[in-house]
Amino acid sequence: SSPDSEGVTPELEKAGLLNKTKIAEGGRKLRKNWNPSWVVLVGNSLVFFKDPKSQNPDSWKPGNSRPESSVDLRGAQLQWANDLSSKKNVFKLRTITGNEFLLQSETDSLIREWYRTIQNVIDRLDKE
Ligand code: I3P
Repeated sequence: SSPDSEGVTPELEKAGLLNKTKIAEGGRKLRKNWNPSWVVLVGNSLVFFKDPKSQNPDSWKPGNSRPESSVDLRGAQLQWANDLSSKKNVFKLRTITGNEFLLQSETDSLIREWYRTIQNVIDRLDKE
């Protein structure tokens, strides 16, 4: 049988490189600090990796590399936020705990695909 025959490894939905900045922590505003981040959508979580070495398809697997941080998408809110940045293609993700992130890509199709996929996960969790 496969190593995951019991289905304990959550499904990888999407992974890729986005620009990221955290703008609030528990509702408290933070100073922006944009950085490229390897973003992995797996199960109910969005996981961020800082290390460029982590940028491979196996990165998300438990134990393969250490995430910088992880966001629970249950109860999260997503909105386009081009008013919050001088950059184009920016959306804001707000967690139920009041952490806020901006995510951005220069590639229109890519950022739209991320928005759609994250919103689908949020919608799925809302219905549970
Ligand atoms: C910020 C930096 C950010 C910029 C932000 C600036 O300056 O230039 O890139 O956000 O604009 O304050 P600093 O490096 O001195 O902190 P955007 O790139 O998203 O526009 P803001 O203050 O209008 O958010």
